[in-house]
Amino acid sequence: MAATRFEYVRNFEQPTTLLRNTWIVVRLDGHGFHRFSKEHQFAKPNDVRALHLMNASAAAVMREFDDIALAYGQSDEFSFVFRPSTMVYSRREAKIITNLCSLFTATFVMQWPQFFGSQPLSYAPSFDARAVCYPTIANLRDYMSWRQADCHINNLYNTAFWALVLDSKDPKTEQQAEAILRVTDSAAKNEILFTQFGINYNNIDPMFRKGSTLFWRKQDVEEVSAKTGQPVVRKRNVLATEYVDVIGESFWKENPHLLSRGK
Ligand code: DGT
Ligand code: MG
Ligand code: MG
Ligand code: MG
Ligand code: MG
Repeated sequence: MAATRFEYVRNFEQPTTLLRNTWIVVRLDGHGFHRFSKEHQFAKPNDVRALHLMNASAAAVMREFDDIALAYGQSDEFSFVFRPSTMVYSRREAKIITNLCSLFTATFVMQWPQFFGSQPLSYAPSFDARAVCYPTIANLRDYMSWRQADCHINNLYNTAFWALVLDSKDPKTEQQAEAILRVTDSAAKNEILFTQFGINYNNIDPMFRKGSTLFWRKQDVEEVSAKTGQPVVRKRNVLATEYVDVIGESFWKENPHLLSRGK
């Protein structure tokens, strides 16, 4: 296209590029999900449909952006980790976060009926996004630990809170439940759950306790050979979703490829 006298306005753009050779973490978080979860009658404290829909939306993002090593989700948030070697969108921040965020949101809306059936989406959800660069594996692992610790603390609190409020024998008001829990540490919350409600916190769904970790893994997959029509076993890259501890060493020891700086 021929240059016009208007084109100089392009020079006002201020591109931000994310520091090279660092892990890029993009975290999305549901906007006003306090209201969104209420309006759509999410189960308390955890709605399996909503969490599976979040995981499906994250899987769509991981299939589209192949430099993502892993993703971690809990509550209304998801974090995506790009390898240090990635040159996705020349590491331009705005391109990366807006494309990720809109693909995630669009998938969330498109797949809503698969998880919520005939219950309609009553208004359009949105997510915010930010990108943070972490230079070392230690920083990245601390980031993952931070999100999982947040998941644990909130989930233990919410599980105890809703047990007290939704107690059929002796329901507490939200204010009363808050007052009771204000003076408890983790052990005391576990104790309340166990003695008053017969809930062993360690036995509740690991997706609730640990959050969801999505990552690529080479796996033996049984297929039918196109040539011979016979069943064959092939190594394929499979997108795994696991509800595991990412704070300790074992997950990272079992999956060392996730921490390699290049692909
Ligand atoms: P924000 O992120 O500043 O726009 O505001 P919110 O309201 O999204 O707050 P945030 O992200 O700190 O907390 C997430 C909210 O979403 C919190 O009120 C609990 C709610 N939520 C997330 N997942 C579930 C769920 O599975 N069940 C229920 N009942 N609520 C959920
Ligand atoms: Mg918030
Ligand atoms: Mg939120
Ligand atoms: Mg949140
Ligand atoms: Mg264009």
